[in-house]
Amino acid sequence: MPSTRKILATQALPYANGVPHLGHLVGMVQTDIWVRLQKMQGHDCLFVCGSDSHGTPIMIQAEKMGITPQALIEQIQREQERDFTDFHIEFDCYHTTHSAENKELVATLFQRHVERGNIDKRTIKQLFDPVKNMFLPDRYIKGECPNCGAKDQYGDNCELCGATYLPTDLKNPYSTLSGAKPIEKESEHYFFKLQNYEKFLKEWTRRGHLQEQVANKLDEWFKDGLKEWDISRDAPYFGFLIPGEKEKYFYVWLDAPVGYIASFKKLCEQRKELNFDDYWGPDSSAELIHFIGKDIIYFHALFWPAILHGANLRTPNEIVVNGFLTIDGQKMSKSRGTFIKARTYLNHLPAEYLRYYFAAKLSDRIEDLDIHFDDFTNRINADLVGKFVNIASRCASFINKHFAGKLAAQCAEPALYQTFAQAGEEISEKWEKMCFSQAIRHIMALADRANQYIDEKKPWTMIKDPQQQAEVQAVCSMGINLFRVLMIYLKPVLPQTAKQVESFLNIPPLQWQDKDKPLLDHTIKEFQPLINRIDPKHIEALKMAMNEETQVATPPNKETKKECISIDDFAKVDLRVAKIVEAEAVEGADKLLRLMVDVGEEEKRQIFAGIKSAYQPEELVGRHVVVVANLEPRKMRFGVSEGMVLAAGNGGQEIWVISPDPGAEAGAKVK
Ligand code: B3M
Ligand code: ZN
Repeated sequence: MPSTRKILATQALPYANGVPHLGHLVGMVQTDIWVRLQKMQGHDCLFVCGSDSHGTPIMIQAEKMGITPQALIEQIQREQERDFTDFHIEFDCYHTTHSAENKELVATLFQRHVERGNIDKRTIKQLFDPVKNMFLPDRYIKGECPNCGAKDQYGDNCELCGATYLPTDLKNPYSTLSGAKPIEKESEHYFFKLQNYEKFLKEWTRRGHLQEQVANKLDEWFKDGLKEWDISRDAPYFGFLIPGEKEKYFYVWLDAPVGYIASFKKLCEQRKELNFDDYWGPDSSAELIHFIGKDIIYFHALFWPAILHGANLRTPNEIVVNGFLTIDGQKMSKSRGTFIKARTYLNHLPAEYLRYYFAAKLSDRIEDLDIHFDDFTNRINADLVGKFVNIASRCASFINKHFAGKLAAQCAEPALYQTFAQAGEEISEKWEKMCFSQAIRHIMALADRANQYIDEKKPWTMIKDPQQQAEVQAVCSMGINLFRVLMIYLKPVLPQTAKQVESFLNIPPLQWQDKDKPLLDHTIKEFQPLINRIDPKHIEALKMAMNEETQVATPPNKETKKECISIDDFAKVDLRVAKIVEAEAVEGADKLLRLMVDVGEEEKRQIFAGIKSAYQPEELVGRHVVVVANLEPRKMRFGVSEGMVLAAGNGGQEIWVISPDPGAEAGAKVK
């Protein structure tokens, strides 16, 4: 057994302006599997995380909801903890960046950098919203691309032509918060001189702390030269005030990674045996490993090591980067109907299915991970149910029924058992190196081998022969033992199932080294079904819920810019009077009605409208309404929606379908 490692693992802190979605779960599950493996192998591994609770988006979101930022971040933190726990993510500490520990740490680190001459202070010009009375972060400024003229482009780059520029270069800029034209205003800011660490970082990023792809990406940034980093923000802002200032705050990205340390500090309070410096001091021998998403490499692989090193703290051993999540090949997005909240998933399917699916697809490369629902169903049904659980369910009934639950006293096939036990080395190595999909493939190949063994021995035939009873016990005990080894290998992925199996096998919690010794002459309990097949109905229900959430519930945004559109823009919308000829509720959808509408010229269209809360289907039949007739057809789970019925209101019972005066005929154009 290799000596015990001392490890601190972190996962990127989810931002507290919204509830967890499946995109958050990719990294969470990856980290959790890795940490559970270490713990099972007897290593001293801690997992800390927390809520990233500062910044403009949180301030704006709270304002929209009419609550304080504190109330918002507390609410979100609770939901994060609840959702992640239900996905069996096991933190040693889940804290928040809006904490006393973090405040103190940020101030200390900042002070150390001030003393080392790494902080610069000077006046800069920035865009300011004269209506909201605040400086505007780039993402709240839109305008026309200075390069191609495309409208509604963000302040830093154009989605159409790809040009990058400064927000001050935008033509006809406007604040997305108030619609007002921003003015330029001066303000004094604090800068961290990242360039002071160029030499250190160039070396550090090539010392094996990063995946090859990441190191290569950093080279591009080095080529452009490292720049000063603006670490301050003006009031109004939700964050920590900079010591000595009354209206200036630390930028959220300065205090966010410090949140890792704060979370650990909180843990030290709870577990007195932990020593802070053992983990964060400059001479720490503990391993520090950060798991992050690919969009935040810059902050973690450049700023963060520089901030730590310059403040006389240790730097990370490893930064593991994962890709984004896509759903059925599409980017996860509300407007595309491909957005899945963690809670919505849990309302329909067990957490472990997703953990297994992610494990089966994750690699050590920074690739996007796609949830394809047919593939998902197939993986769970074929692998977990058809291969893995099948081994136990085939063998357990014989042991329970004919041998009073007693496993044979000897291992029937020591060589086969050895093959399974020895595979643990390679599988462990694959988990350890983040090659999760390879680990799963190896485990499933072993599951095939175990099933093949049972197929060859045919205990169901032997049991009929009184001479062969002992052989049945031997074979089925062997099957159970092979299953147990596979359960050990899968335990980091399926902790819940592992608990049930431990209870069924009547054993203490499985550890990795338990693989080496089979269970002999041991009484097991009655077998209970472990993992159920996915019924396609559950997937349908999940998809329906996704569709409903994304299209009906998006509240009108009061603060979008009151911008004018040209008469030509308006003419593009084919608005027509239509007559509702059929209306019915959609089974399983709380908010939708399926309508058939006559749009004139003998054409009928099917439209799904989110108006069920305000109308009985019968009262709509025969009614004339106004529809957008040239809206791109939208494929939904229950069919294609070929238009949109115009309605006003806030949702619930307050929805009013827009109707023309009596006499209007279907097909009449609205102009
Ligand atoms: N909250 C970004 C994100 O949610 C950010 C990560 C912070 S890690 C210190 O993607
Ligand atoms: Zn452009």
